[in-house]
Order: sequence, then C-alpha cells, then structure tokens
Amino acid sequence: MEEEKFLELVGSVDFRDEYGEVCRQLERQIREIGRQMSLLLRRDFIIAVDWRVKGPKSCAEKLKRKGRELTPENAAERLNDIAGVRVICSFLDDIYLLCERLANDFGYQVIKKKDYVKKPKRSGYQSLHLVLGIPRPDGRQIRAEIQLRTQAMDFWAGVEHHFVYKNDELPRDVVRKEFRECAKAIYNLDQKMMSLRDYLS
Ligand code: 0O2
Repeated sequence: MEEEKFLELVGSVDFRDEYGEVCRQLERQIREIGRQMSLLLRRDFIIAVDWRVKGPKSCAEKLKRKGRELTPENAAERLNDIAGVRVICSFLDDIYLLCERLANDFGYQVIKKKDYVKKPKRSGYQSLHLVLGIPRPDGRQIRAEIQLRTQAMDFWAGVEHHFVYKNDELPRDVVRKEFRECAKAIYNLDQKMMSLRDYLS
C-alpha cells in the first residue's frame, strides 16, 4: 500500500477512536485498582496514568523497522502499542502488584509480558511492559501495551527518550554509558526507597 494511503487510513477518526476507547477503558480500570490499593495500603499507590494513540507516522516508521508492509491490518496485528497506557507507581514492588491485578482481574488475554526491570534494555531502560488483548463488542480483539514504572524510572525514560532514543546521530559510546550508569543509580534508589518505606511502616 502507498505510504500516503496508509497514513490516511491509520490517521482516520474511525481507526483512532477505537484505540482511544480502549485506552480510556484501561485508564478507568487502572484508576479503580489504584483507589482500592491506596485504601488497602494506606498510601499513594498510583501516581499517574497517561495514554496516547500512536500517530500514523510513528506506526509507519515502526512497521518499516519491523520489515512489514504498510497496511492497517499489519498495524493492528504487528504493533502492540498503538494503544499505549503508561502507569507511574510509587514503589518498585507496586508495579508487580498492579501487573498481577491487570493480568487477572478483567479476563484480558496476556499476549506478552516484558520485564525490563529484571532485564533492562541495553540502553538501561527499565519498565514492566504488559501487552493485553482487549475484546471489542464485535468479537475482535485489539492490543494495548501498558508500561508500568516508578517515578524514578519515568524520569530516566523521559530524558533518555528526548535526547537519545531514536537519535542515531548521537556520539553513542560516552553518552550511552552515562545513561546506563544513571539507570543503575535509579534501580538502587528504588530499592532504597522500598527499604525506607518498609522500615517506617
Ligand atoms: P515511542 O516513541 O515511545 O512510541 P514488540 O513488538 O512489542 O516486541 P517493541 O514495541 O519495539 O516490540 O517493544 P519494546 O522494546 O517493548 O518498546 C516499546 C516501547 O517501550 C517503545 O515504543 C518506547 O516507548 C519504550 N522503550 C523501549 N526501549 C526504550 C529505551 O531504550 N528508551 C526509552 N526511553 N524508551 C524505550 P516505541 O514505539 O519504540 O517508541
């Protein structure tokens, strides 16, 4: 399919609305879990929930990166994160608690779980990714990726995404090493914050 046609279809209101609806549904469900967990634990559990529907150009770039033809069907089947929800939790172990609830509470199919906390990406990126299959009223299922991370991880990911991720012109070695060091410091900080929480509660 011509790229222009692809951008038109994947950018259409019909295509994007369905993903937006799924994101809003997930946001509602996540906030409800957060409300319950905050009551139970008597502290903040979820700090923020944010979502976006991936733009048509970004879908085209990612399909090309994956060596797939540009069609709306391929976008729906091959891209896990057209519907992308990001949840920022207070503590490192909260993201695992939330992941468990999301995988069990609503009967969604867990298509993929990627633990970039236990095994960070080469960049140093840490987050827990959950790809869920969300059933639609017409019997189809569409995919949504939920990124779960702490505030500290989110700080790292935001800065790295802006300056480094997808920036092929960057003098790689030095800067990337610094980011990996920062990611390690962030992991240690998250561990210490959990210890302090446990000591004080
Ligand atoms: P953008 O611009 O954030 O949307 P998959 O088919 O799921 O196996 P995918 O989608 O490449 O393959 O999976 P992966 O590696 O889990 O990456 C999904 C998303 O995680 C990325 O989306 C980024 O948002 C984030 N991410 C992954 N690696 C890094 C990293 O090194 N640094 C930062 N800052 N974010 C990262 P996109 O579409 O690549 O980018």
